[in-house]
Amino acid sequence: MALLNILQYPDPRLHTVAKPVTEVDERVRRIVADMFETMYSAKGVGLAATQVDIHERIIVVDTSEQRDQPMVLINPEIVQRSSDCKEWEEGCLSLPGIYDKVTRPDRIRVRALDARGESFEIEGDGLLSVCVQHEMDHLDGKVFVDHLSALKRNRIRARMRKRQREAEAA
Ligand code: K1U
Ligand code: ZN
Repeated sequence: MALLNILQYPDPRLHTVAKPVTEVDERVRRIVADMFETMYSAKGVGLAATQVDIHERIIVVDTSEQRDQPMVLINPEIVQRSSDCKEWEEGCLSLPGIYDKVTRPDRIRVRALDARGESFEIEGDGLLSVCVQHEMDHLDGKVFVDHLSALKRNRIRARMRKRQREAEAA
C-alpha cells in the first residue's frame, strides 16, 4: 500500500470530472487500498479519487467512531434524496483547517459497486449522507467552497494561496 499526495485547493485538477470505472479489477482494488491508507492517515472520514489526482469514479468513506467500517463506492449514483435539507459544517482534506456550512438533502439512497464489482445500495442521513454527497461532488469536479458565495470562496482561495507561498518559502 502507499500514501498518496492529496491535491490542495485551488489546484485546477480538483475541477476535473472523473470517468466511470469500466472494470473493477486488481488495479482498481490497489487504488482503493491506497485511498483508505491515505484517508486514515490524514484522519479524514472520506476521500474521493479526484483528490489524489486519479480521475475515476471511486470514493472511500468511514464515518464510524471506531474507524472500523470502511466503505468503498465505485460509480456511485444517488437514486433517492429527501426533499428536506440540512445545514452541516463541512471540512475537506484539500482545504485543511477551512470549515463552512453547506446545505444538502438530509437523507440519500446511493447505488454503487463494491470492491468486487457487485452492485449494492445504502441509505443514510447525518454525517454519512453529508460525506457521500461531498465526495460525489469531488467526482464531478466540485469542491465544497463552490457551494459558498463568491466573496467567501475568493477569500478562501487567497488564504490557501498565501499558505502555499509561505510553505514554499520555508
Ligand atoms: O473529502 C474530504 O476531503 C474528506 C472530508 C469529508 C467530510 C467531512 C465532513 C463533512 C463533509 C465532508 C473530511 O474528512 S474533512 C476532515 C475530518 O476529518 C472530519 C470532519 C468532520 C467530522 C469528522 C471528521
Ligand atoms: Zn473534500
